[in-house]
Amino acid sequence: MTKQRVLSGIQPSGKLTLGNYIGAMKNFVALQHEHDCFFMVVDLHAITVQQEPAALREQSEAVATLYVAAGLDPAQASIFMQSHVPAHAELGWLMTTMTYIGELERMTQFKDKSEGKEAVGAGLFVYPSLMAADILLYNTNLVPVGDDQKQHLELTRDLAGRFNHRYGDTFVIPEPFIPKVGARIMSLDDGTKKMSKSSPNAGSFITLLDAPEDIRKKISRAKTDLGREVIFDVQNKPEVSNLMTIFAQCSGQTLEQVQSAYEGQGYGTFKKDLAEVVVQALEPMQSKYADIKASGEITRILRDGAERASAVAEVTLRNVKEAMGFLPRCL
Ligand code: AQP
Repeated sequence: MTKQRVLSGIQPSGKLTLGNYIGAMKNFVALQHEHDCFFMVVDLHAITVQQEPAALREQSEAVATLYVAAGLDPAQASIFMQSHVPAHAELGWLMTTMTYIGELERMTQFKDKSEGKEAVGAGLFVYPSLMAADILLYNTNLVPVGDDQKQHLELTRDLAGRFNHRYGDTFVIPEPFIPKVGARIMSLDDGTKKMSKSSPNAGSFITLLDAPEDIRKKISRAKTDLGREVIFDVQNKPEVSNLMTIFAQCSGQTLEQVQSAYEGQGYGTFKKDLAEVVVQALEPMQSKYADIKASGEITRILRDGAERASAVAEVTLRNVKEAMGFLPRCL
């Protein structure tokens, strides 16, 4: 099998959640040995919503450290900060000029994030064009993401096709890589809403660094549906179905196995066991996180990653600018 180029990223807009792990990071780790992988911390995306500088620094380092703690090997995959490779911002602008306002207005994430807000930054509106640039810079074939990013991926594909049609074949058209189970982990307080790291209610998500007692508390308080049977039925039992998905993903069991194990038992036993399954799944990641943090090696990992990423990104950017008719810079 020929190696495919894989790229994805996570915003340091809060503490990473189980949703980020199950929907995206788990696949990053699974893909790294077979493919040529680039994983970024997308700090330029995080500032589409106002961030406190000290928190942004801390969260950025935490996301990069969690990549490694979750099992990414910096010798296999290039791990880097988006802002350390200036080609992202530059191609981001070029792709913004290729994007129609109507396309951006249709993005459901923009509608969700801007809903009810008086002042909405223009960056939040044009962020899908920057995301397209991130992906297209690396001639990416596969983009492992959760279900919520599917629409942005479709826009990326449209923009790449439009560019190739207008200026000649330049970009590879990427494909989304979305997990069959766990592509959309729901909030613990509302089974119809996505679990999000920036939710104002900390009880609605489990972070990858939550202490065991907090995980137990959050799961015991998680909303459950009417009735008492542990049955996977997204339409009628969205809350329990979500908890079952988390159980399956953290234990390595199928949904059928989880359902039959809890046949005839109530929510109480199931939730108690779920808390232990999550605590155990996160324990190795948390202890590795502490080791990496203490070693200080993340600075070197990010520097090496940015060098490898820049080498690829700069070639693409040069080709794009030439195709669009920019005068080359003569030194
Ligand atoms: N609840 C989720 N279930 C499955 N996958 C998810 N992802 C996010 N939430 C879930 C996936 O995680 C990756 C990184 O997401 P992101 O940080 O770039 O932005 P996001 O999708 O907007 O994630 P959040 O946690 O909801 O962040 P905020 O609150 O800042 O907006 C993506 O692949 C995403 O699909």
